[in-house]
Amino acid sequence: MDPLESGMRYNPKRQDAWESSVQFLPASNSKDLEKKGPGRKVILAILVVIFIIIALAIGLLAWHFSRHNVPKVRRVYSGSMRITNQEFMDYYENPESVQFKGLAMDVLQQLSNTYSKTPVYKYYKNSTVQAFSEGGAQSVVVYYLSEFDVPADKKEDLDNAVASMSKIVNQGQSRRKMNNLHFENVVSGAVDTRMTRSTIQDRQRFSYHCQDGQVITVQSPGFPNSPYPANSYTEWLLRADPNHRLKMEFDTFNLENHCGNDFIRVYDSLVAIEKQLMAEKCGVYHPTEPLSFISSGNVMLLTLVTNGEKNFPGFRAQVSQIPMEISGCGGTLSGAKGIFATPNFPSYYPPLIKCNWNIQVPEGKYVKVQFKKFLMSEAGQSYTTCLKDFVQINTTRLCGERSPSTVVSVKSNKMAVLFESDMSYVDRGFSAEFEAFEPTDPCPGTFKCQNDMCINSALRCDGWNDCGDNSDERNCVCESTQIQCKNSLCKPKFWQCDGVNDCGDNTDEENCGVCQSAEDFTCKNGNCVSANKKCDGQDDCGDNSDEMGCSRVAVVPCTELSYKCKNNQCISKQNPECDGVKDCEDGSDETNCECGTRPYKSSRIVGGQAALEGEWPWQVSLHIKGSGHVCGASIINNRWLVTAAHCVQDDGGTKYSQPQVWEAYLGLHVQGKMAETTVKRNLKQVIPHPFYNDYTYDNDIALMELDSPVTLGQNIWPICLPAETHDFPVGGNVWITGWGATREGGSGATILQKAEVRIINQTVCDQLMNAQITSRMICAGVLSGGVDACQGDSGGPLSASGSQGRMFLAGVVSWGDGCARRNKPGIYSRVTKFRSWIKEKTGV
Ligand SMILES: *[C@@H]1O[C@H](CO)[C@@H](O)[C@H](O)[C@H]1NC(C)=O
Ligand SMILES: *[C@@H]1O[C@H](CO)[C@@H](O)[C@H](O)[C@H]1NC(C)=O
Ligand SMILES: *[C@@H]1O[C@H](CO)[C@@H](O)[C@H](O)[C@H]1NC(C)=O
Ligand SMILES: [Ca+2]
Ligand SMILES: [Ca+2]
Repeated sequence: MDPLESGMRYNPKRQDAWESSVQFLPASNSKDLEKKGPGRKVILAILVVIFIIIALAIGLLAWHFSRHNVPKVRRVYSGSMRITNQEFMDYYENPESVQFKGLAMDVLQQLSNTYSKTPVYKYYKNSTVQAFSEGGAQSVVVYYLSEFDVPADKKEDLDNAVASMSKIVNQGQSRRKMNNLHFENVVSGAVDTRMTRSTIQDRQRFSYHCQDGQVITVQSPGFPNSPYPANSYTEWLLRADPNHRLKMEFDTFNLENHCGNDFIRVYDSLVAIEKQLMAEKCGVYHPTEPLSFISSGNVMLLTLVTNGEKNFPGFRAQVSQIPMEISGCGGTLSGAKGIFATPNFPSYYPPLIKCNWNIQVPEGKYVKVQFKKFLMSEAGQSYTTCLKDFVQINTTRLCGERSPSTVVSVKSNKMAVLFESDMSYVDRGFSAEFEAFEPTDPCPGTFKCQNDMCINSALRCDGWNDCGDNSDERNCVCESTQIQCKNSLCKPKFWQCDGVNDCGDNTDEENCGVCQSAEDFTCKNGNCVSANKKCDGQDDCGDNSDEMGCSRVAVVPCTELSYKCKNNQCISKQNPECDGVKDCEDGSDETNCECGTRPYKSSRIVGGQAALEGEWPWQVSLHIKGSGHVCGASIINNRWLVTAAHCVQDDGGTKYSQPQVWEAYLGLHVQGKMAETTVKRNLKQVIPHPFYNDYTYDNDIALMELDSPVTLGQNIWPICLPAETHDFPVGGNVWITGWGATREGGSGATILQKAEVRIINQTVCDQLMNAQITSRMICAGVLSGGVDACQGDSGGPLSASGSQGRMFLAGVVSWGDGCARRNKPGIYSRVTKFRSWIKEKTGV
């Protein structure tokens, strides 16, 4: 039925209803009114009119007021467009030339005309031409900035109007005059507001044109002698010859870790256009982690924006021009096996690139491709449709970040692999291996995953998804050390009741002593209280756990769980130490916080098990003079180390308990290779815990004092000691590091190794370890790594990340293998239990 028609028919009925009610009400009053005569009526009418006038006036005033009170904001837009009826000349590169100024004036005139055809013209202030560049085929590209002053509530209208500039320009041109410039390929949008901050005082611009064989160095102002300036905006306009690309390679990169404050941006343009932003970077890049960018054409823009605080050393990069034809982009690959990668891998691929690889393996075989690294993430990408940057094999599209077990195969001896990037955001891309396989026996001697990957047969049914598609974990008969999940998977028992759903169907998290009713809160001590008692300011659990971690930080009665400030007040916040917020009245939770930070975050590309140099600056290698590395330790200040007591027990001929047999290497990365920053120290004293039990490994902790203090710095830095009440939650991820030495067996690796492990539920661990776990121990199981990845050293750290990435010493590698073995938990001394003992002996 026609909705309009039905509406029309309904309308009179509604009006009827209205009229009857309007008539009915006055009718009941009218008798009263009539008795008091018509004079009353007139007065009432006048009053109503006056009221209406006042109301209108107030409304008008309010409206007027609000119009004038909507604050205006400065908004800057950037754009680029191709002028197709102009030819590029060298003098257009020089903003001081008469020709530059002349063409710029024409562009600005026409731009202003274009804006004048839009309703947002009233907010328009001015524009400038930033640069011109070669547009190919007798044309010039112009880069410009436009400024508007717009009421804050009209900002979006303006953004939309500017975003659709290309339409307006095109409409304008259909009626263009002969001598007008003809614009094409208009790209425009708002400039990131951080780049137009009003606090910016220091503006600098550099322009370079690379010649063949020339390398231009660009660096942050003051580099390397002083930190970059505060509140600054610096831009580098970079050009290459026509038919060339620019390549920018950073050799040093050290900015503040928070991109909201200091950051660089790389654009595939000469003006800061968001749609052509290649990347934004901040923080620190390790020298071994390549950081380089390639443009799609012969221009590139680098910007550095800084805020008022925390100025870092900055960056240095080399810029050169490379041919447009880029190596490694597609081609024919033949043979039984081979590798290929995106251009510039492991650094960033260029925008707007398309590479086709045609793989052909011997007749009669099939092809599979395994992506060893796959990093193709970007803002605005849908990881199901992959419409931005992607890899395509036949009809399968891949994008985003993928595990190294991504395998694609075809039932043919030919395969076509396509890689495409769009105009914005680039990533590191992929490296892949192709391999021919026998259709009848794809994985000789190994296990064949459903996705055609081949894995070591020992990895089948061990609870880890090694295939990537879980096919090695299907149809398994679970062992006694495993949980039988309802979905038929087997998982190691030590993942039971740790709050992480390992089975996928939650079997491993059922019957974990959680309170029966969903409305109940489970206290740390196992009691159940009604959930609405949580954070009500009352200790309902008996151990205060219902009042911990509430958004409001309160002073609470001291219990085992609550943090005690120096003034002996206890507060309800969990782990308040060194989290950057002053929670204690006396501020004591934020004192002695020169610890636990590190210059390098773990990198996505390095991954694996080898640590980066400087990634674990508290790691110590303890050597027995003359026989090398035996144990690990952790730096807790410039004089004191923490290690395991079992490392310092005399053993026949060797007097491990004596300080003079030891030497400590701080800032060491590779065994046997002293770096510039490595420091060797003898020991003054060794203090094993007095209650260390050689039989049960209870209280397995010891302290070592260096014979002289060390200078702390980037590569030698203490880890934070947790407060006695610090909570390292079950199921949380932590790290072990070392060269793989147990005191019984020699060292395994020469380069410092790392492994991610997860804290195991204490009750579960005790059951698995035949009741040998005391409250002074903490268990963790390996999360990543091979079958027998040996990463921990006896005495080495179990490092846990607190808020803001600051690391706390959760444990000391004790027994059950520091080596991260997949099927065995590692046992660590629980450092929180020894906090006061450490304080007493060392003052730390
Ligand atoms: C607009 O004019 C102001 C002052 O004259 C100037 O500082 C600003 O840079 C101009 N903005 C643009 C986008 O050209
Ligand atoms: C692509 O798919 C077709 C069928 O759609 C198949 O015949 C062919 O072998 C596949 N080729 C490649 C290279 O993936
Ligand atoms: C550990 O597991 C037990 C059951 O085995 C459970 O009662 C307890 O709540 C778990 N602890 C934690 C912290 O999850
Ligand atoms: Ca992209
Ligand atoms: Ca497995």
